[in-house]
Amino acid sequence: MMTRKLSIIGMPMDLGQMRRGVDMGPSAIRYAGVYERLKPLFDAIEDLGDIPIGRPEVSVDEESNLRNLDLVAEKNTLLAEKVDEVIQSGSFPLVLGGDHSIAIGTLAGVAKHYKNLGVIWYDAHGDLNTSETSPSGNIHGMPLAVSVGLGHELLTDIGGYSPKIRPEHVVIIGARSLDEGERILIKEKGIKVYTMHEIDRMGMAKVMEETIAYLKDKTDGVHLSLDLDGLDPSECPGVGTPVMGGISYRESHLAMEMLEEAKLITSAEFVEVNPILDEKNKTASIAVGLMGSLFGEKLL
Ligand code: EXY
Ligand code: MN
Ligand code: MN
Ligand code: MN
Repeated sequence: MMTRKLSIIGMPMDLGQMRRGVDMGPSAIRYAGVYERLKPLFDAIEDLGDIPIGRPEVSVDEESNLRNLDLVAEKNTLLAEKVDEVIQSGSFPLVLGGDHSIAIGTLAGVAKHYKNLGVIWYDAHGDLNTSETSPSGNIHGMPLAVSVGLGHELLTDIGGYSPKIRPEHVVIIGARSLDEGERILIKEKGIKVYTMHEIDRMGMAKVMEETIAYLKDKTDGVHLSLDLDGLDPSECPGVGTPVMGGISYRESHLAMEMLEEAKLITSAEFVEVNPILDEKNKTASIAVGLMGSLFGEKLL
């Protein structure tokens, strides 16, 4: 019988954006009891601690106007190596963020193990900006673009290969704040997007049925990149870029439960938990609850 093993990796990264606090996301998720909650769902579980980020000086790259470019590239290279090691050891990598720029490292570590990796991007945003289209220069708004091979080569070439994923193997769920450049890219590349409009009209069950059917046969693994700002900020206030009118707590549990039933997800990360902006660690607790549903917790 194949043993199901989970490896938790903390990535206390806040260099991909400007708001302090998201570097404490991994600790907040640990204090919300992630280890204890997931232990019964696996044959083996380990917490590998955090990728060392330190307190480096922040900077803006003159030429590209990207904030903390070198540091984000350097730290994501460390994350990619750790994720790669975990998968080589036969374990499921669960990465705790940290801002969404960490997906650059996670996907660099995961994608090399798959011919056609799929990605579910659960997020209010597209994270599809490049230095040319970004309104902020914040790299946490770029990881999906970087992973499909678009953006600064210091980021796209992490792990020594690019692209990590193909646009036709990506599904964005929960989008409600897309910049002009992202909208153009989505149309050009044919990226599948379920905005909040589709979720409202179709219902989450139908959206997940379609997503699972869309990815199941044409990918050999699927990475879940769950940004807690995909959920409505009235339920999930502890995020750095909240956008009203988001996915509900229960819709998110249904999404996780359906992914578990489909046995689709082969790696995951939960990002943008910012305990400074949170209320009594609520957002981290919701993240842990969603992980429970993703890994097989049943209500009955
Ligand atoms: N689209 C905006 C930007 O690129 O600056 C906001 C991005 C927010 C990104 C958060 C992680 O999802
Ligand atoms: Mn995001
Ligand atoms: Mn977001
Ligand atoms: Mn294909």
